[in-house]
Parts: sequence; structure tokens; C-alpha cells
Amino acid sequence: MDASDLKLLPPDIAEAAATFEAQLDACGTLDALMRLKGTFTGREHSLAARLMEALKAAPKEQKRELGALANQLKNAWEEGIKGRQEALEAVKRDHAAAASRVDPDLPPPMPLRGALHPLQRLQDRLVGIFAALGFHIEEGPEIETEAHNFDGLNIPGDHPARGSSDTFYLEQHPDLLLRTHTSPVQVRVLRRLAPELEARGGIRFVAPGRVYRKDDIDPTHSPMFHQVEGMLVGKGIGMQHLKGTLEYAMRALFGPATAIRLRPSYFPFVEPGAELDVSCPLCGGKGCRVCKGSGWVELLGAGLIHPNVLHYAGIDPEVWSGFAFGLGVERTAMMVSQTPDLRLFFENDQRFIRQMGGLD
Ligand code: FA5
Repeated sequence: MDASDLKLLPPDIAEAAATFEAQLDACGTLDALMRLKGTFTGREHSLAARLMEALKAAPKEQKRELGALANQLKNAWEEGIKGRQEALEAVKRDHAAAASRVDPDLPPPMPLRGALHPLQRLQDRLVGIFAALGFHIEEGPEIETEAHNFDGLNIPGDHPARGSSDTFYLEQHPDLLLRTHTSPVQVRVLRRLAPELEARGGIRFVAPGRVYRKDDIDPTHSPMFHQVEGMLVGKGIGMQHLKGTLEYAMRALFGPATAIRLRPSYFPFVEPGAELDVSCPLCGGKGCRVCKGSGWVELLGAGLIHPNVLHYAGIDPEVWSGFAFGLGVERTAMMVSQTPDLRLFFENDQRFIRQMGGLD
């Protein structure tokens, strides 16, 4: 076919036919090629379809020549497009293969691994320390009765903790509340095990869990936090047992050089009651920012079980005695990890969580 052949064609078709090869080369993608295919050889309104119409309308004497030309052009277009399509598909396959090829020199993609929350790790560690001393694990409900949270613990009706300004009560059930400490587990366990007390020779348990108070959130307070309760009941149990047990536990937690001291304090469910301080884990007792220069940090409340608590549970305080303690997990975690603000434990910023070494 030469340029003179194209003169037989309508001018726009002649021009398109003359630039077909260049247009074909310019198609860099399969999408572009499909558009070109539509323009040249598509079923309707394409150049090939219009050629057929021109052929029909041509005078008789031109029909043979024009027919041959139309066929030649249509075949050339179809062939050209098919060839280009195969080439573009091959390039696409090569790209896909290259993208999925394994490069053995690259470091392997590391899947993100889940991990226990730092507070959970510390709680598990605390529980483990007491488990090694024969304490078993107990749990209690987070929604408690006033009887378990207060009455069974010798907390009188006019105690400020019982006010709705300190405690979350359930609107529909005014005698139910979100437990304000893990101490109601004492009441539940004592009542449950009282009949077997003689046969068991005593009780030792730890009760970790979540507690709630109407405290405004600040660097050392949260309306929801965690405690680990501990209790031991036996015969002839005194402060020396409490002190020895806590000293052992605190040394297991903070290191063998840790010192403890008990300061008198008041909780209605223990008598005598005490607050336990440990020598500052950060400065070793010399005095620093964390212990505010005193060398000691306060960690938990403790004491000998009040006779009324044993009595309420049906246990004879003349025969049995014991100790109990309750520790704040967040405050302890702050101490162990030197975290200045307990809110960081609840924000779940992965950078913070990854930094939390030393909790297990
Ligand atoms: C009690 O809750 C007693 N039940 C502890 C106890 C048990 C005493 C057995 C005697 C015998 P207290 O209210 O002090 O005590 O709370 C215990 C610990 O919980 C505190 O030392 C502190 O570490 C932590 N804590 C208290 N309030 C908050 C709060 N809003 N946010 C975070 N931690 C708190």
C-alpha cells in the first residue's frame, strides 16, 4: 500500500491510517492500547466500521480496489494491535514476577508480635512471688454488694468511702457498686472456706483485679486501677509474719538490698493497720526526686485481720488470726519503671509499651 492508495479513503480515515504505526508505538499500557483498538477496529463507529460503510456507498468501479484496501488496512491494524498487546502483556508479567521475587539478601519481614501489657506482666510477677510462698489465686466480681465491699470489712455506715462522691453505685441497684478495692475478696473467700478452715490448717491467697473509685484522673490517680490483695489466716499469726512475708516479697520484686518499714495507719478491716514503705528502688534510700528526698516510697496498706472481719465470716477470732495487705499495681509499676505519670499505662502508645523493661 502506498500513499496514492490512501487517496481513495475519506480524508480523516486516510490520516489515521497514515499515523497508525506511530500511535501504536505510543501505547505504553494495555489500557491505552484498548482505547486505540476501539478507535481503529471496534465494532461500532470505529475507523474499520466506517471503512465498510464507505465501501458500501462507493461507486461500483471503485468497489474492488477500495475493498482490497479496506481489508488490507483492517488486517494490518488487527495484527499490529495483537502484536503490541502480546508485548505489553509480557512486560506486565515480568513486572509481576520481579515484584514477587524473593531477595535472599534482604532481612526477613518481621511480623509484629503481641505481648502482655506491662501492668499485666507486673501483676503476674507479683502473683508469682506469692504463689511461691503457697498463696493460691482468688478472683472476685468487679460489681460488688455493699455488704462485701464495706460491711464485711468492718467499714461503718458513715465512713466517707461509702459516699456516692467516692464510689460508683449502680443506679438501678443502689446496693450494688463497682468495688473500690480488692478487699471484698477477703470476705468472699473467708466465708467460703470457713467451714474447711480446720481441715485446711489455714488460708493463704492473693487476689489480683480491677477496682474503681470516683477519683479525678491525674499523674498518680485513675478512676480505674488495679490492686493485688493478699491474705493469710492461721493460728498465732502476728505482725512478724506480715513483716517477714512482705520483706521477702519486696526483695523478690525490687532486689535483695531492699529494706522495708511499717508505719502505723488506719484501715477499718485491720488492727493494727500499717502502711508499708520500701527503700527507694531508684536511689537505694539516699534520697531522690522519686522518693522526694526521704529515701522511702509508700507501696501498700496492710495489717492484722480485724476480729470483726473474721467474726463476720463465721471464723472464731479467739482461735484464728491472720494478716492482709493490698497493693496498687499502677503505683508499683510507676516505681519499678520510674514512670512519672500512670496515664501512660492506659494510653497504649506502643513506643511507651516497648520501653517498659524491668517489669518482668
Ligand atoms: C486499700 O484499698 C486497702 N483495701 C488496702 C488494704 C488491704 C489495707 C488489706 C489493709 C489490708 P488504699 O485506699 O490505700 O487501701 O489503696 C491501696 C493502694 O491503691 C494505694 O496504696 C495506691 O497504690 C493505690 N491507689 C489508690 N487510689 C488510687 C487511684 N485513684 N489510682 C491509682 N492507684 C490508687
